[in-house]
Amino acid sequence: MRYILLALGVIISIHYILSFTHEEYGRATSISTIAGQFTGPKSNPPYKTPVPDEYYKVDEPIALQDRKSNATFVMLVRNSDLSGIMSSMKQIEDRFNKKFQYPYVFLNDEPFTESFKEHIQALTNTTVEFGVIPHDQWHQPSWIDEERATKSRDEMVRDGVIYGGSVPYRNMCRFNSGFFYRHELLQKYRYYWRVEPDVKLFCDVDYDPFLVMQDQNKVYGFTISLFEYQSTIQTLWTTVKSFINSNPGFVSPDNAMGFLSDDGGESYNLCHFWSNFEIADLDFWRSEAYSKFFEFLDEQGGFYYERWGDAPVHSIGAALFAKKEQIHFFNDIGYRHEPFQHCPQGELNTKGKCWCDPSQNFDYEWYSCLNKYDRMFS
Ligand SMILES: Nc1nc2c(ncn2[C@@H]2O[C@H](COP(=O)(O)OP(=O)(O)OP(=O)(O)O)[C@@H](O)[C@H]2O)c(=O)[nH]1
Ligand SMILES: [Mg+2]
Repeated sequence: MRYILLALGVIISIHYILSFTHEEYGRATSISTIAGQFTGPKSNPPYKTPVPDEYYKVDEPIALQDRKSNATFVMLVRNSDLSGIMSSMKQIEDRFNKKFQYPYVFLNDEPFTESFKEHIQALTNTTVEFGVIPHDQWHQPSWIDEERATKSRDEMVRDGVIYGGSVPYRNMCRFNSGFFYRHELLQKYRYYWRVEPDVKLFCDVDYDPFLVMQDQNKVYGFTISLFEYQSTIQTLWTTVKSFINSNPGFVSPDNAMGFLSDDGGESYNLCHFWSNFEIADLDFWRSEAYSKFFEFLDEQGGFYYERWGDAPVHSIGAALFAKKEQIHFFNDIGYRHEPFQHCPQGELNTKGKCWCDPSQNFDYEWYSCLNKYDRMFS
C-alpha cells in the first residue's frame, strides 16, 4: 500500500510539474503576459561586475598558445567610404587588434577596387577578406509594390525624415537586419564586431570582448541605446506582436521586454541598441527564432513601405529571443558615432586610458535608453 501511495505521489508530482510547465509556456500566447516572463531574480546589471583579470592582456600581445574566439570584424562599406573606414580601422588596430589579431570581413554591394583593398590591407597584419553581396540580398524585392513604396518615401521626404527618400539606405537596413550573417565569408565565424566609417574608439580595449561573450553566454553587446523615430516604424510593433502571438514558443523566458516596453508589451517605447556598434553572436541571428522573425517582417514589406532600421529589428529580436542577461552593455568601451558617445566613467576611464571627456557621456541623457536596460535588473 505504501508503495502504491508513493507511486501515486510521484505521478501526481510529475503531472503537476508538466501542467505547470505547460501553463507557463502557454502564458506567452498573449503579448500582455510576456511581461510576466521578465520577473527573474533581481540583481545589479551584470556590467557592474568588472571583467575578470584573466581576460586582460595589458603589456603584451597574445601568443600562439593563447585562447582566442572564433570571431571577426565586419565592415559594410562603399568604395567611397575608404577614408572614413580607415580612420575607424586604425583606431581598432591601435587600441585593440594589434594585440588580439582578429580578422576582418569587408562587404559591399559592388566589388571593392584594388586601391581600396590595398589601403585597407596596409593597416593590419591580420587576414582581410573582401566580399560582394548577392544581388537579391541587397536590392528591393520584385514583389514590393513600387507605387506604394514611392508614395511612402515621398511622404517621409515631405516630413523631413532622415534618409526618408533613400532606397539604398533601406537596402542597407534590410541587409543588416536579415542577410549579413548569411554571407559566405561569415559562415566560418561565430562572433563579430561591427564597425562603421568615422567612429571613434576612445579607450584601450586590453581584454578580449569576444571571449567574454563566449564564456558568459552573451549574444548581443552594445554601447549606446536610444529612442527610434516613430515615423520610420509605424507598423513595426503591431507586426512584432502578431509574430509573437503566432509563435509564442520563440519568446525567451526572462527576456528583455522590460527594455522595449513600459506596459508589458502592449506598446513599443522606441528603445533600441544603436547597431552601428555591435559585438554579437552570429549563431543567434541564424537561429530558427530570429530567422523566422526576420522572414515574417520582410514579408510585410516594412523595410520599403516604411523605413524599418536594422537597429530596432536587431534590438527587438535580441530582447525577445534571448534572456536579458545575454544582452551586454560594454561599459568599458569608449565609443562615438556622431552625434552621440559613450565615455566610460570613473575607474574605467583611467583603466582604459580613455581620452574622452567623462562629462560628455550619453548614458543617462534624456534621449538615452540605458535606464530602461538598468531597470530590468533592479
Ligand atoms: N556598400 C554599401 N554600404 C552602405 C551603403 N549605405 C550605407 N552603407 C554602410 O552601412 C552602414 C550604415 O550606414 P550609415 O550611412 O552609416 O547609416 P547611419 O549610421 O544610420 O547614418 P549616419 O548617421 O549617416 O552614419 C555604414 O557602414 C555604411 O558604410 C551602400 O549603399 N552601400
Ligand atoms: Mg553610420
